[in-house]
Amino acid sequence: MRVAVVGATGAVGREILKVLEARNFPLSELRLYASPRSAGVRLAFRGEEIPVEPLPEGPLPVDLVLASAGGGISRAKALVWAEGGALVVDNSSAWRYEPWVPLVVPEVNREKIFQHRGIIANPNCTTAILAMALWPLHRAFQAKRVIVATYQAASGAGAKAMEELLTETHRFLHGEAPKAEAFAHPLPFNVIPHIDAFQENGYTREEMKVVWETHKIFGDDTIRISATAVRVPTLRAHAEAVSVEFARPVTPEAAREVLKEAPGVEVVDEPEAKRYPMPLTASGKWDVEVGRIRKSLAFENGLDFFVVGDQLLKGAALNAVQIAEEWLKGA
Ligand code: A2P
Ligand code: 11C
Repeated sequence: MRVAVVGATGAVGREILKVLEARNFPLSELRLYASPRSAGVRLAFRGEEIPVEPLPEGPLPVDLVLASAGGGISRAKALVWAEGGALVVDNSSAWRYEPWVPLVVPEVNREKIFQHRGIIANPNCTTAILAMALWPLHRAFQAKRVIVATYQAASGAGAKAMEELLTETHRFLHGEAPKAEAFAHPLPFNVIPHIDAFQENGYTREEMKVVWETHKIFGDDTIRISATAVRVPTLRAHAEAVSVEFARPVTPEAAREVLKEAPGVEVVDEPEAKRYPMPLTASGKWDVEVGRIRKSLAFENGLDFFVVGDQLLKGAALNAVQIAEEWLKGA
């Protein structure tokens, strides 16, 4: 298995290298690609320093491409790589909404992997993290309505955005006005209810991705979903406050039991002991944390809960590598 990581120097690309190494992914050759800006950079993998190459025009000499260099690159190149014989697992939003492209969270719709025609899309990180908690509950109690508010970390916007939060926080603490390039406004000591472009319906594209992608991954577009996506000054791991109305009766105890059995989910729900999901505890973890599970005061058969996941991992690098692992295992 010859593998390429495209966008290897980025926030997600670097995590892909770590995940491939930590999970002992069976590869015979690893090639790393980024922009010409990264000429001369070498990245560590399994005790070696691998040179980062500029992305060539044509196909890549590999069997598997893990792409995370943004939607523009994926839109322009993924078909070329696929036609050259590689399976492309794409982290961008370029191909997610094409009906012929599977959009996969392996814990939810693993079977779609085997319907691929050269490209498999990895979901938006906010959607993937929500899906991990919502899918087992949906299967048990049938979700009718979902309302979600997100608290999204700076690294969701890439490595430069993460850097901006650190440098601008430093400037703020030294009495200088923080600047904003990666975000619509300065992020230090602020929260910004604006991620991606506003759509005609008043929601942002990030918010609509949660709707479109949850419907596609679950194979069920009858669930009514509304999202408010907010950037917060954390470095890593997206948090989401979720309210769900179910068709069937539900209790927090029953939900906890369902979630304890769900792969990739860790129930962290001991409020008296101050144990609940948080970005600081979820960062670097493969599982998503779910807690603060309680009966809704708004819906008859309803629950409120809080889910936090490392969006560079389950929301991106880990999910992409898991897709490749499942593909190798076969249908
Ligand atoms: P580079 O580091 O050379 O700019 P992030 O999402 O963290 O911003 O990372 C984006 C990734 O995509 C980086 O690895 C970046 O490489 C890569 N990238 C950006 N533009 C191109 C391009 N034109 N060709 C290849 N890789 C690119
Ligand atoms: C963010 N969720 O936090 C976005 C980044 O559709 O893959 C991921 C965008 C996407 O800014």
